[in-house]
Amino acid sequence: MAPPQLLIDVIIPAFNEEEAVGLVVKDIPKELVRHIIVVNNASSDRTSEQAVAAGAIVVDQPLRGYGNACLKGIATVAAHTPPPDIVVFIDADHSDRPQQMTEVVAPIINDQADFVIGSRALGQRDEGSMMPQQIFGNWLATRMLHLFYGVKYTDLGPFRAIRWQALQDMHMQDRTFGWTVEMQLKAAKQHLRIIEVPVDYRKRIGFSKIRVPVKCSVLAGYKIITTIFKYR
Ligand SMILES: Nc1nc2c(ncn2[C@@H]2O[C@H](COP(=O)(O)OP(=O)(O)OP(=O)(O)O)[C@@H](O)[C@H]2O)c(=O)[nH]1
Ligand SMILES: [Mg+2]
Repeated sequence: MAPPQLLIDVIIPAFNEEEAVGLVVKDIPKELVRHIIVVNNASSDRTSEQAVAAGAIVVDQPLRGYGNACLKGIATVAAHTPPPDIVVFIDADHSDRPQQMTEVVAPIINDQADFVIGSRALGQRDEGSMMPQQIFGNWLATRMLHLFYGVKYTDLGPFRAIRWQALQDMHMQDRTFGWTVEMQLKAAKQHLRIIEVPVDYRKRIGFSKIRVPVKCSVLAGYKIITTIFKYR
């Protein structure tokens, strides 16, 4: 007998991604997912219209911040009956390849994992898709996660899948760029079965929100490090 199909919902935080978000939504394997939720994070462009045209459900989060957008996505998913079995997060800037969602959810579907990180360190990274400070920051953060929480990751990649119940149990809080690391350290604390799968990473479409000014990268790095200490 074939195993019952698990319900998968996708959350896409989006801030001014009008050129990219529609392509991301279109490239998601539709046979795999139930709802695709784009969280429009106070965009001043046509992000919302493009996401709707591509077939997504769009909800607004007027409070800026990556974590705020993801929290709104979780609240939206929670309002659906029945709730999903798995939630996937993917960025709206077309850096990740949505087609690889099949690989990202497979370990959960096969009951080998509760939490899957798409690792850009293990996959093919286009030149210039990540800045040296992002590569170094991820390396440092994953070393610290090993040191303080005994868990081995190679990346803090945004493309990830998690069982709905495990996500609920995390009571996620971070409102900005501490979000990804908070989820990863809480996964370790909850003794989830964690698997990394290689994912590719392309140059984003549209303008970067955190590279310029340089201050933003520094603030994001600082937030990630302080989050690691916060939950020790
Ligand atoms: N920076 C930023 N991104 C947000 C916010 N709200 C939602 N997002 C989305 O979160 C995702 C990650 O933001 P990016 O600016 O791509 O950050 P990044 O991937 O670390 O950096 P890049 O290399 O510039 O792509 C994108 O899909 C954004 O549209 C926000 O308030 N700030
Ligand atoms: Mg990006």
